[in-house]
Amino acid sequence: MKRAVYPGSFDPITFGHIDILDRASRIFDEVTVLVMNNINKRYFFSWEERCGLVKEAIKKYRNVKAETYDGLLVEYARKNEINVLVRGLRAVSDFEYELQMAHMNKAMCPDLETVFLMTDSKYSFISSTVVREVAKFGGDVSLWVPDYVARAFEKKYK
Ligand code: COD
Repeated sequence: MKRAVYPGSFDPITFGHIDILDRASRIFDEVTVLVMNNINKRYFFSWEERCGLVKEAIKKYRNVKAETYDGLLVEYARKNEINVLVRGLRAVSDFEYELQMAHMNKAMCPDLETVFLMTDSKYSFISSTVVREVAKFGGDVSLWVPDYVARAFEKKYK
């Protein structure tokens, strides 16, 4: 069975993230969306909220599950015997950071392969950061995130 992990912050999950997980679910037998903490980011949604929204997003997939992990990604992969890591690439600007992470992870865990899926062009401009900014000023975010995410923003800003 070919298993993959798709890690990220998902603050919050967007249609861009969902596109990557949708395509990964058709390539691998099982995909785990791993909600993690990037120490360089301050989060708007709590860890529980981010994971709750990811769980909503994966409901329709029979081979996708969601988990949280606070620690090194390579540790999680090793413990769970997963040797493929999926990441999305939106533009050249993502590449440097992603390449660095892929090499670091590979150095720590040589069995772990990073696979990049190119974002569909219609999602390539979406980022959780700009979605949060639009939501903060009361803009409509429903073009970029599912309705349960839009409602989560409304609840936060009430
Ligand atoms: N379309 C397609 N893909 C997208 C889009 C979009 N519009 N937006 C984002 N993505 C992709 C990103 O390229 C990425 O592949 C994935 O979705 C998740 O993105 P984010 O921003 O939610 O997640 P990140 O980049 O903050 O996640 C970083 C990790 C949490 C994975 C990283 O910090 C980590 O591994 N932390 C654990 C500690 C660790 O092991 N550190 C060592 C790293 S070398």
